[in-house]
Amino acid sequence: MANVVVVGGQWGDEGKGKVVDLLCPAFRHVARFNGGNNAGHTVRFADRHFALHLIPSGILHENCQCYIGPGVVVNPVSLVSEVENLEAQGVPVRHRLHLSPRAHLVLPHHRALDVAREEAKGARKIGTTGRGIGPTYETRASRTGLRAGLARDPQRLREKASALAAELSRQLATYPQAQQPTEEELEQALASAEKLVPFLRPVDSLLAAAWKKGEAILFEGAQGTLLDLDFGTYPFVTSSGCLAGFAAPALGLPARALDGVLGVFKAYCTRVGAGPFPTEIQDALGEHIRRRGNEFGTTTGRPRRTGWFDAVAARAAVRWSGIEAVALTKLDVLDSLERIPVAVAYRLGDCEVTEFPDDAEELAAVQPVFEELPGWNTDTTGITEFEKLPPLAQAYVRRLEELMGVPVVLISTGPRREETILRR
Ligand code: 2SA
Ligand code: MG
Repeated sequence: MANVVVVGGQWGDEGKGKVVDLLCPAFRHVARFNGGNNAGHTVRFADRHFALHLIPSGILHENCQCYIGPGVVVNPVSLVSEVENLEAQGVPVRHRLHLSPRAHLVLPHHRALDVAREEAKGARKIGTTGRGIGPTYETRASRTGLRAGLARDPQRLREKASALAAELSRQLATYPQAQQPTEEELEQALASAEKLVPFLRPVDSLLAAAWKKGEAILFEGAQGTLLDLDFGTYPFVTSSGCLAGFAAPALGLPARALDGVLGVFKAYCTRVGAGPFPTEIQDALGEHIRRRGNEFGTTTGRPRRTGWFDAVAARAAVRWSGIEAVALTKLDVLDSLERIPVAVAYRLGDCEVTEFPDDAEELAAVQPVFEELPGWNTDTTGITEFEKLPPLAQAYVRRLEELMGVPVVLISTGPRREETILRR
């Protein structure tokens, strides 16, 4: 069985949670390699509803071992509460969740700094999730961060934490409105980090051993390709790598350990937070899609901006992440539309833009060139066979395949597991 990376092909919230959940039975190991609790996967399971932020969705499948790699930033309070919530609902977590000692810890100060900076930016804000993700990756890069493994030595943890907290407090003090975290909040974070000690394991060598034995590994990407720190719509991006290839180095595996890449795309497009969004729908139709698709953030509850499928951006994502097959989600959300525009190119003044712009201001200035496809005006909720889709819905899927240059192998027609079409 091959190792597969599942990544979002757009700006996050593509429905990776459901797709990963469907694939889990075929995998022994599921690993997170980027992001932190800015991610949010909603998984419906036997009429129960789980919102997972840090723990891989594989945790709901008892055959799966789950890993949080060094590339993930971990808010210890959130992770402990996720573990406790799952255990309270009868999901076994101990001995199945493995946390890399190299993963960096998010402190309350990182969160406070994230929020303070966003407030100070006013109208120019990025629209972060306010989870302290950016500041934690910064302290990691500036080599002053706290790694989860430090919790094995509570005294050293506290010494290093005090130094880091003092440094972050100085930065916070430059924002007059900023709220300084209390000693109790810091202590709660450190005490939670200590509760994570039983989960600390050498994730890299465990995964390397699994790979050597030929046991299948699923790499679960967070956020989406267009939020990648380097290739996304910088600076309106997250602070980690979101491209599929990143899964290998982020977990200490060689690139050849990755056998295939499945990209998850919505049948339309959404974005939460600020930043350029060429196909954004500005009128009432945007609101219709938001309601019909329940487009509100899992993590923050923020309403998501909605737009049409953007094939220019999608082609770039396919190339950057090496996407070989696509899972297309939320097709049913488009059911009652008369016409469905799809962006097939961009224009800037009189010029055609052929490359996805590297500059956010240029991307904000482009005009999408739309191709209008006829809507199918039929309820497709819960359809499980491609041939049973209305012919116009089939044509829509085929056109997206053509535009992206990769096959759509899975189509989601509703939030439940069984509301899925598998194509071979
Ligand atoms: P951050 O917090 O520093 O990573 O924010 C930087 C940008 O990245 C975007 N971002 C996301 N976009 C969509 N979904 C995300 N996760 C949550 C979810 C979002 C939520 O899965 O529903 O609940 O609001 C996610 N995480 C980060 C963010 O909007 C900024 O544009
Ligand atoms: Mg999400």
